[in-house]
Amino acid sequence: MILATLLLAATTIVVDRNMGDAATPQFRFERVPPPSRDDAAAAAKLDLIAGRIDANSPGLAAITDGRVPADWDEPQSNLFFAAGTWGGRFRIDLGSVIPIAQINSYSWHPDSRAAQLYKVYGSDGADPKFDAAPGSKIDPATAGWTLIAFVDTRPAEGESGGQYGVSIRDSAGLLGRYRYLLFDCFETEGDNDWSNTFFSEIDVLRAPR
Ligand SMILES: [Ca+2]
Repeated sequence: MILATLLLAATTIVVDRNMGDAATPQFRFERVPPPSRDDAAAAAKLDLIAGRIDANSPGLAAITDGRVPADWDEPQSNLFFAAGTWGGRFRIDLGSVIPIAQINSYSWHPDSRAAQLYKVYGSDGADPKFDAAPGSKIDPATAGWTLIAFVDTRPAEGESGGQYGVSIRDSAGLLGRYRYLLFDCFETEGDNDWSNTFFSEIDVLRAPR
């Protein structure tokens, strides 16, 4: 138990935000690497577990196709959940257990769909209690999943738009060995129907070993 706590404590979440002219289709950030076309998620199988994807979004494939939006309000290039809904839950199946060094997520919007608010869990599928598709009322931590990070990039004040790059890392270079990743995404403003994040890409970077 103590070891697990120490490992969790070593996880770091790097958040970069580009504003104005710094936000370009190249998604260049100060510390977070640009989106990748050939990361470990490029050939992953994606499944919706809970929630409803907006009809103006091309769907889950948008986050692993290596393509990012050319502009700050391009629904056809982003995954986002339906307006007025709480968010959604989806699973990335990497096909086999791999060592993961980084999980990086990217978003871009002029307003309340820019910030990212999600939990990401990992599993190797080995736990006897493992539920590959836990519904929204089930805490994944009780169903064979390990919480890797809770990401919340919402600015404390000022404008809500911009281009975000988030990198989840570990000081030891290894986030964990997982086959499945579960993303639990939430609307960023409870009183705003238009606050489900425009996710442009999600990358999974393999660790050397
Ligand atoms: Ca990618």
